[in-house]
Amino acid sequence: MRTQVGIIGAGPAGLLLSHLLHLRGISSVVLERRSREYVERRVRAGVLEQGTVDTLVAAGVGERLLREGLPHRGIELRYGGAGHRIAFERLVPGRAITVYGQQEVVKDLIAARLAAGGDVRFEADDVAVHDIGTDRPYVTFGGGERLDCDVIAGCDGFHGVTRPSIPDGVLTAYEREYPFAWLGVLARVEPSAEELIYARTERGFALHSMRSPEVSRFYLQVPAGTDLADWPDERVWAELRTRLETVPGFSLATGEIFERGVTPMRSFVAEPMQYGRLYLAGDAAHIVPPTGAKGLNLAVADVRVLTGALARFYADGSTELLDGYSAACLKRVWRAQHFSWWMTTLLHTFDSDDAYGRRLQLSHLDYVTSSEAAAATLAENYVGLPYEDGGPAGP
Ligand code: RFL
Ligand code: PHB
Repeated sequence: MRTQVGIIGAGPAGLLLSHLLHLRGISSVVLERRSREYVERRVRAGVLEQGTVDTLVAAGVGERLLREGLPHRGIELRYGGAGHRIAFERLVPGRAITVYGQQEVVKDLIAARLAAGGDVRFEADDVAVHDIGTDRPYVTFGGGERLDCDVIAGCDGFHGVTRPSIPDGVLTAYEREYPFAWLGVLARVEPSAEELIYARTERGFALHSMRSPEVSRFYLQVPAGTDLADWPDERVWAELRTRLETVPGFSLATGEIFERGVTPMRSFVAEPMQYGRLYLAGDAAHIVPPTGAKGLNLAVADVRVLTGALARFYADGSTELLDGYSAACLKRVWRAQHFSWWMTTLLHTFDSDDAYGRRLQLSHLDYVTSSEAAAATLAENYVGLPYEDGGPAGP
């Protein structure tokens, strides 16, 4: 089998790359380890930056997103017995976020790829990449199948096979682990507020989010290594109440919990994001703690850069943009790393003995919620900084 770009992983990065390449007349095959059902059901992100929405709409896959996505023009920071709104419409006029589940983005992209005759192979076992240091790389998978290509895109997430295929000594890894995780649940209940609430309490962080007018999404800071079995529904609701019902007049509506999971928190960047003819995109190259809601959005930004570089390569044979791929992505990656680390340290409980650290946290929260300049810094990072190239290229 032969294609121009071999893509490993059918998450948002791999699927969007395949779709954007198709719009530029470049062929690809996507190889995914899991089943279509599994990938479409995997519950993760919910917050799309303005640029992500614009990119999906310009690529012709934003129809349902525009219909069902929930545009939000602010978030609340809740601490010390009061709520403080970060008002995007005033701080970053014309920019907002849209709440729309990542698995809905994935479903829309899969449908678009299949409708256009795209080649997406689910349940592809034992994917391995070969000769990536040469200009004739290839991929093997399944019981002896082989895919020859010009370029391989490693879109296989943090635990994938492509990044570890790069020879030792090429990549430098930068990372930070946090002593806590997020327990996330989906519940069949109307959201208790119109906007997202990021709550800092002495018992830990809590987040009120949503997926639709009927489905709410919640997260609780829990110790790293927490076992879900220790968190029956009643305990989840009691803890959410304690951490969210801290302002007068707010009461949390409860309902049936139908999905739950624990997500470890980590910051990680591998540099450079390329080796030979292998280009890493999305979580395969970098991950952020979810507090800044940046992971999926960064994956989209990487894929935009990679699409432009591949389009140039196939137009005139120049590798100039491909050679600069990593450098072009890393600027945004590091900005998002900082923002995600900053939001995480601002809102989570760390060492309970660290009274000095707690005072710093509260002082900084007071600053962010009282200074227009500080609030604008949070707002412009949260809705997403503009792309280097100015905006989404149309199809
Ligand atoms: P993905 O989504 O992990 O997809 C990688 C795909 O590769 C497949 N794969 C393989 N395929 C073939 N062979 C192999 N050997 C393979 N190994 C792996 C996997 O099965 C999978 O299908 O990476 P991608 O595409 O880079 O997308 C990244 C995003 O998924 C991730 O950054 C976000 O989910 C992070 N994130 C959030 N991002 C946001 O922008 N906004 C948010 O609000 C947000 N909230 C979150 C989040 C992530 C969370 N979790 C569970 C990690 C909230 C949570 C709880
Ligand atoms: C979500 O709705 O899943 C969500 C929202 C905001 C975040 C992370 C996740 O920061």
